[in-house]
Amino acid sequence: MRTQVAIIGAGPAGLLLAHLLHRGGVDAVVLETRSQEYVAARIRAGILESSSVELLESAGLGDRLRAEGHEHRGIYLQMPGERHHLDFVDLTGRSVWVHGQTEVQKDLVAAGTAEVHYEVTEVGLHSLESDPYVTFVDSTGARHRLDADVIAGCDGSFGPSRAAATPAETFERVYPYSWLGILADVAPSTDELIYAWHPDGFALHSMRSETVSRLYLQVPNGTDPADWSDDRIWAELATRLGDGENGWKLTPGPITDKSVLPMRSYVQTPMRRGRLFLAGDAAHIVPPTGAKGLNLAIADVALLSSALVALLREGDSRLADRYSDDALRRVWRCTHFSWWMTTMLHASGDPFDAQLQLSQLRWVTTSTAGATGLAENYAGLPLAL
Ligand code: FAS
Ligand code: PHB
Repeated sequence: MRTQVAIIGAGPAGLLLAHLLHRGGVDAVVLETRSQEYVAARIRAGILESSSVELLESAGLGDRLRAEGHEHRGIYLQMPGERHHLDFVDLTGRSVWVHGQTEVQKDLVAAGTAEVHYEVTEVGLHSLESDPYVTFVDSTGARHRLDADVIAGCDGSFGPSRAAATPAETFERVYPYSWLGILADVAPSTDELIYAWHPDGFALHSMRSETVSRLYLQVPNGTDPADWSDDRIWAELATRLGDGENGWKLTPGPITDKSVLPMRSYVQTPMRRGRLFLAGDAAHIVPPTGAKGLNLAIADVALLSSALVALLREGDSRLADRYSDDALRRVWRCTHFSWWMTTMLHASGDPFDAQLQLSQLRWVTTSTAGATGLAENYAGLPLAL
């Protein structure tokens, strides 16, 4: 087998890269270890930044987003007894959209622009400095060699590309808490997301539609979701989100999914080795408090697709040679913002920390300068910094 770009991974980074390369006249083949059904059903991110929405629309992927997604002007930041709205549109002229990662995946699959081999195993990357190729076993057990001009590692934090792109410098921060996330068949109790600081721990009220809510609780690392009954989850959410305060009520409902997500920051530099380029979670992980994971994957792929079209259609390697440095400016900006949101909002049990966090939250919710800083990072970053 031969193609121009061999893409490892059919998550949003891999499928969007294949789609953009197709529109740029570059052939690609995608190799995915899971089934199409498994990938489609994975519950992940929920928020698209303006620049992500603009990129998806420019690539012909915006119709369902505009029709079924929900535009939000901002978010609420909450401390016990007080809830403040930050209006991103007033502050920066930019909004965000609720259109879950599962929906973005559906749009990418429906576009039909990617040749994807699902349920492959034993993926190996070879000869990365020149004439690269990938070996793999397909779902029937047949062995293959896929020769390519370039390999794109879009295989997330557990795929082979991250290790293949070494030697590299890696940066990691593991946080002393995780998120217990639930999906519930109940209308959201809020019009926009609520990020709540509480002495018992952080809580987030998000959503997927008018009838499906997505909520999270800070829990200790190693928490087993089975230890949290539905009643216990709703009671803890009610406490932390201020149920009954200022006339606001949290409406519980049937929980349809429960999972625990550990929190960590990870960056691997450079995001390239020879003819292997990394994009998305293969190169970096951010804690979800800043709603950046999916948006960073989209930003990487926007840069990488332009670089590979120039390289493979015009023989111009300038963008490809700058890709890692260009991508990492936004990666570090989003890594800092995600760390800042995480350390501002999560209870550490240390009284000094709590006073610092509350002071920072009061500044962000009362100072235009403070609010604008958060709004610009949450909603207003351009695709390329
Ligand atoms: P992905 O991990 O989505 O895709 C990588 C693909 O590569 C997967 O389909 C995998 O099966 C495949 N793969 C792995 N090894 C392979 C191999 N050897 N061969 C072939 N294929 C291989 N972000 C938010 O903003 N908000 C959230 O609430 C949020 N929740 C998350 C919950 C979880 C459990 C996780 C893991 C992440 C969450 N994220 C969240 C971050 C998430 O949205 C990622 O940023 C996003 O999926 C990145 O997309 P990709 O880079 O495509 O990686
Ligand atoms: C989500 O809806 O899953 C979500 C929203 C915002 C975040 C994290 C997760 O910061």
